[in-house]
Amino acid sequence: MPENGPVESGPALENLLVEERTFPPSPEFAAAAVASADLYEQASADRLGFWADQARELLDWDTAFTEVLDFSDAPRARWFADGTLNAAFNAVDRHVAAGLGERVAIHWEGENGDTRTLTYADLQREISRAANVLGDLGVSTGDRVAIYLPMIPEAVIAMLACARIGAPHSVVFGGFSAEALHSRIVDAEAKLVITADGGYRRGAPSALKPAVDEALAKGGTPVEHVLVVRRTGQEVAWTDDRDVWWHESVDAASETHAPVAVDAEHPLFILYTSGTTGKPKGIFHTTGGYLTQSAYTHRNVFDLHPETDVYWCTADIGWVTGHTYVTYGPLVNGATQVMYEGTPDTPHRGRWWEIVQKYGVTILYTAPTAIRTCMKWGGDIPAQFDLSSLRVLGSVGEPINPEAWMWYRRVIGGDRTPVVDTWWQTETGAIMISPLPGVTAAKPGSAQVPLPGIVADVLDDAGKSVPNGSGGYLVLTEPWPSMLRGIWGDEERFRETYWSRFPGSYFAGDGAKKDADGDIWLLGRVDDVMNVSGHRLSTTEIESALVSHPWVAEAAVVGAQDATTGQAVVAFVILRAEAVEKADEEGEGHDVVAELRNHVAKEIGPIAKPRSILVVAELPKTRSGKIMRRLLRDVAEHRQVGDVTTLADTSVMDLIATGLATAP
Ligand code: 6R9
Repeated sequence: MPENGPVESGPALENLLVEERTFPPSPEFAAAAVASADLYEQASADRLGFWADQARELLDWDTAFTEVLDFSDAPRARWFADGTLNAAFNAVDRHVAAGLGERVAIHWEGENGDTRTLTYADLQREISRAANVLGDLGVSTGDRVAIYLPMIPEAVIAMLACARIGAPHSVVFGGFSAEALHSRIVDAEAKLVITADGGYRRGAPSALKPAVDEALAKGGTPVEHVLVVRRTGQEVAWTDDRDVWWHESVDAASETHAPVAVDAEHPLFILYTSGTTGKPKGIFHTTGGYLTQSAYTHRNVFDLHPETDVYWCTADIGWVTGHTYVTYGPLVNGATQVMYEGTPDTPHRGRWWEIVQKYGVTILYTAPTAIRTCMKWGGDIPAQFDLSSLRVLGSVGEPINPEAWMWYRRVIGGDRTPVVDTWWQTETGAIMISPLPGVTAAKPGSAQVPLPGIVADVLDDAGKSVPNGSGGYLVLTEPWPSMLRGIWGDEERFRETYWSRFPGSYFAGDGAKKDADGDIWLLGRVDDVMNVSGHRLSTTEIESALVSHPWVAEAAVVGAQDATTGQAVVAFVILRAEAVEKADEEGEGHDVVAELRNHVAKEIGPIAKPRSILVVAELPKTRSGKIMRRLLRDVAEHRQVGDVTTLADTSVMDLIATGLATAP
């Protein structure tokens, strides 16, 4: 295991353990709540029967399933495997058929002030048209499609058009670089890329198409066509036989299209996420189980009343939260939702609250980093808007500190809304551990208990369940419907990463603690994965990017605590003196830090840019050559450096400390 086990405690952990505030649901909320305590009883009495009921109640099946779970080829699970269904039909068509065609599916708000309203009937037409175009462009069931779009309705339409024909989508976050896009297209062997000229961010159009052109110019991809949405109207380079405008093709296509019923285990999407090694993992999910748990959690965890609620999840579709809680969960449940293109402070720091007021948002789902940023900006900003429509608040992506939780509830939720802290991962597909509003007495900072139907535990190093009051590693001990079915093209890595640490259990990679009541507190990653503003970044991936620069001989990256972003990327680099001198002589100058930060942005994306880069003469290593990131983290967090006895050369840390002290 990595040297930084979760069991080490610090002041933050001590705070968590003395948390005594609880917020039981109000009787009025509980009386009208979707969830009830019965769910826990039903699920524990007959877990598989419980999931089968959810799958039948929440989804429409073309062929009814008779099998629930087949785990005989563990860890590869098959759920509802003899059933067939279509995800887009479940998300849209069946609502239209049920007479809900005029219900608003998406209130879209562009950053620049543009707005669009799409009803379920509108979505059905647009998705059908797009599905027809996919067919015309040679995409058929089973082919992969890469989606590289801003937060515009076409992002959801494109995902569902793929689902409609059974072509797994691979959404690549628009903030990722051409390099990152290229490697994901190659790994998934995508045939088509759907992109836009650009999108609005921070008050200006930000281009996307050039990154696609650059990625495809690198070669080695099976991409035949690029479908381009016109969003900003900015100039784009055009490759005649390859590029197709969305507005020319989709708008002209037939608005009828028959959805393809696929097996429940047919892949729905691939989504790349950072692992402990440099290469991102293509986590893939299948159709029936994923949709069942997406709909179930979206309904119960957010207390969704689809006739009256206005739901808003602020995540980008480039992340799993955008997949499950923007595209699939809400639409399968027939919800009305808000979708926003831009940043929270454009054109002013009250933009989100203005949107809540404008659409009467009732359920808000966001990340702790956003909450902490708003705290920093001050409570007087949200106070200028009417937020009284809000009735449920959710948090996801990283541990939420109790103080941020309290602020969220008090300032945004008017001291009346339940706050649900939801723990899950790209791999789990949907929420796993969370309070249920109307049922659970909430505790600031704790995700609390596994949802009905989910079985989790906290184990010690030896794989034994820890008693209340102790910490260890979070595991999931029973399969769940929306579990990942694998890593695309890498079965071995799938088994090794998740199933080898504690045989028979899924190892999540998170440290956790059970408090005196048995409630679970998540304590962050125990592997070399960082969490910056809720985005997973791999230390190794950033190290590789740094070392790919000619000036860098060696690099070590750590995630240091950061008051706003949770963790921040801090890099330690050893330079190649000759290369830097040469650049100097050639008059290129050498602002090493700026140069390397930009290099990382180019290789991976701006989110991976180190907050600080420290140039050092040596890195602390064990005798076996493993970099001791724990010590570097001490430096990055301005702490007394810990135990150095396992270092091959114990003077290295003095050298680093002296170097830093004398650095300009
Ligand atoms: C949904 C999502 C997963 C990692 C996960 C954990 C952290 C997510 C959390 C949380 C504490 C929560 N995480 N939710 N930690 N409390 N409520 O974020 O997926 O991008 O794959 O990240 O995020 O460390 O392992 P993903």
